[in-house]
Amino acid sequence: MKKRISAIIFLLITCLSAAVLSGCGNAGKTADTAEDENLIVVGFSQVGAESDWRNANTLSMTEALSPENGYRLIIDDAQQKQERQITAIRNFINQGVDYIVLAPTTETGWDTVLNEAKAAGIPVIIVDRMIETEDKTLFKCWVGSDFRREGEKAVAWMSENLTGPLKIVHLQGNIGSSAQIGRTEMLMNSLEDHEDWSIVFQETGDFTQAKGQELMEEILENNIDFNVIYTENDNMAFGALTALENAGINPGTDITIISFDAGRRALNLMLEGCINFDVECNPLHGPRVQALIEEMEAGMVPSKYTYVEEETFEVGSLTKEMIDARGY
Ligand code: GZL
Repeated sequence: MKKRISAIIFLLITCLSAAVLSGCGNAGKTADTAEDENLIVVGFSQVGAESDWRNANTLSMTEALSPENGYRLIIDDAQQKQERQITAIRNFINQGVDYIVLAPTTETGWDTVLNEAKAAGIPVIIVDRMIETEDKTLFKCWVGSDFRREGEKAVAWMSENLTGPLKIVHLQGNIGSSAQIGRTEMLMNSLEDHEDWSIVFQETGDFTQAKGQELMEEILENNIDFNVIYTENDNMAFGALTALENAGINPGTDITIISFDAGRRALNLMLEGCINFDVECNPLHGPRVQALIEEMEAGMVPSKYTYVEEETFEVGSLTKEMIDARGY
């Protein structure tokens, strides 16, 4: 009998514990599902992690589209390959996300996959660079920079501050990206107005520090004669600076350096006199994308195109306080 009673008691305790755990478990599961159900799920196809700019952009998106703010953000790093972005977008469609955010590697080649997102009824926001399409209904809105304006600022400074002849090394970003197209176009156009300006070297450094250093080492090894570097982002500038210093050349004095992005690392180098002019390209798009989503959630139609305000920085007028006050 005792055995029987203890067996019954054991059985009761086991059932009770199982009920509590599964209840907790269920409660936990229900809570997760409930919380999850209330979150706006955003699939973000990011170019990669090739530069300080890109990392600042990803951080900004992560901080804005956070669970505390009511979002579940799914980020895919495409490692600068468009085909990986197309796969990521298809995955987001299959997952039934509420919004797709695309930071496009290049401008062309998006119609097919964005038509699939449109057919699935998923709004698409384009961020940073632009896409080229005849069908503007393939995306709800775009927020980013005016890259031609950025290039215009750079060549205006060159025209006002440098006396010719200028023998220009041109380190380009990813070919076909809006940032490269705009910054390159303005430099090439400026040659028509300055007969004593010439491009002595032009190649893509893929916006990376490693490739920037590799190209500058190649230029030095081939004894190419130059006095200006026009580099389409800071990370390629960092690579070029390393190569110059390794060759005993003083960047910023022996060679004039014009860059883009104006991140904190570059501005500190400007304080040291190593970079002469830097055009801001603001990566802090997280709050801007969040605002666009909230407009759509409220049933409003967001502005189709939102350009961000950007400034320039010049050696000699930059202060530590200005750098400390910046967001990236
Ligand atoms: C510009 C952005 C560019 C940056 C680079 O908006 O697309 O890509 O200038 C980054 O630093 O890699």
